[in-house]
Amino acid sequence: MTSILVLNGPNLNLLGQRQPKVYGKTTLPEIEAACRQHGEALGYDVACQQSNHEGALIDAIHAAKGTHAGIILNAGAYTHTSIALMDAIASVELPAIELHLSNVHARESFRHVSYISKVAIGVICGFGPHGYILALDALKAHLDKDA
Ligand code: CA2
Repeated sequence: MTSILVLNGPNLNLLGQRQPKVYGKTTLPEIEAACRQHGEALGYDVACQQSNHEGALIDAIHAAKGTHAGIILNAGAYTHTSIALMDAIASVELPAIELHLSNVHARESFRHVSYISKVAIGVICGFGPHGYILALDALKAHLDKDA
């Protein structure tokens, strides 16, 4: 079965536990379960990983080559700083969707900059946890187009 990697970056393990006014009440395990369930309906096996460490995220992206057909990446604050993550996505040549729970464009100007956008096939932001479902649908449409 086609496999998709849902990769979450720093501090997203705290979802639902702190700052609910900014990031909502849904926990990361709940988001991951919804991704696996929706993936199943689309015919995908969804693997979920989270790390607070830039190098571990890069390792996960490298390991995705040959294992997963595409990546949904919420790189958290690394989105706005990490050329290394951008290079990792470019190196594996897998379709990647950049995902944010919040509308980063309605927030501080430093969140308007994204290194990931330069190598992503598209960006989804501002729809909270539902964004992950939208990203799975968008990735499926992209993969079906190439099939
Ligand atoms: O909106 C998003 O998904 C972000 O990627 C979240 C990042 C932020 O740096 C990006 O600009 C936008 C921050 C994730 C922090 O997650 C927390 C969750 C609960 C409590 C505290 C932080």
